[in-house]
Amino acid sequence: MEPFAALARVYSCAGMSCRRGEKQRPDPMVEQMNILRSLKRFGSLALLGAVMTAAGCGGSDGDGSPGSGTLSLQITDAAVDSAEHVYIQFSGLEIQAAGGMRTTLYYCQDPADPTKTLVSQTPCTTLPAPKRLDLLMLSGGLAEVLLNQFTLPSGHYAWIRLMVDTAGTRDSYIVVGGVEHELEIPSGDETGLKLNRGFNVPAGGSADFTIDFDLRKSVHLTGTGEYLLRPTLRLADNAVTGAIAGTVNAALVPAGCTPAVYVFEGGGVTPDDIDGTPADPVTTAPVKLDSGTYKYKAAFLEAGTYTVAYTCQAALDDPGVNDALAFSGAATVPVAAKTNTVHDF
Ligand SMILES: [Ca+2]
Ligand SMILES: [Ca+2]
Repeated sequence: MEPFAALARVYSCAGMSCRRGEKQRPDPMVEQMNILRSLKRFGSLALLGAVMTAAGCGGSDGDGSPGSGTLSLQITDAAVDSAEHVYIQFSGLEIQAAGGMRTTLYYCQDPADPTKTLVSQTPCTTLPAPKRLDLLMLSGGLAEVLLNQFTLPSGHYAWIRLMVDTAGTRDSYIVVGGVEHELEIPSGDETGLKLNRGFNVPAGGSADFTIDFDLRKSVHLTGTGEYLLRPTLRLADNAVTGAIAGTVNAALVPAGCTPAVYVFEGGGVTPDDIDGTPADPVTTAPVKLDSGTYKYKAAFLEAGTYTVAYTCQAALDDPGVNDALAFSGAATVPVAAKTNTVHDF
């Protein structure tokens, strides 16, 4: 699994200053387009950012808040079956405090070392350095750092928005059968990808979350052959997450099967497809052949009780349509924090 080996380096370097050695730097024309697009995109946000900075909103003191803590974010995904690559290009983040303060962060080139990326609270004065990630490389418990121990005023936060580049060519795109297709976000790229779950940054402490970007739920192919990104993002608190993992009997994986394990919140759930109506899985895990054994891992699940079920028909599940998928082996499985629960099919 060579791509995974490359990703492993992410964990050993210093967060936001990491250099993704396996990525090629874009050519100058692409860079130019990125700059123009970012200027256009962030024109209004830049003003907002400047106002908030002037008001001391981005700082850890001087605004009457009791203190500060840090926020760390990483991103993982549940795989989509038909694609070889799903590239999403992130240009920054917005973090909305419940009290009304908003922090806008931009990925920019480090002026001291253009091969490095830093997180800026103002629009980039150097070239933008968006993070383009192949989310298909991030399944089975792997994740990539989006934000590493970033200091924020402590308190309650209402939402996070991931700013995604889709306006350009080959910024966010999907590769299916060797053919590249642009990914579009139907609601407009100004909206980005919003995580509406609230969270706390404790005073003097840290908040550490994983964003599960479920591609099986998120990538829609329209009748006109356009690929749309309607992301279903899940925010999991790493302090209380565990995983369910196990093997699948080869007899359950006949020719033509697209095997996956669907994971539902709660015990005794009757398994159902992804269609936006209950029950919908909280996440799905692909089943992969590893040294002659079929294995799966559903990671970053918050402690609690889940129902797992196996299907051979994952490729048939259109997230916008009610599909009659056949499931087998539905079982209730408890998940404890920092624990890997084994469940075999
Ligand atoms: Ca459903
Ligand atoms: Ca469906």
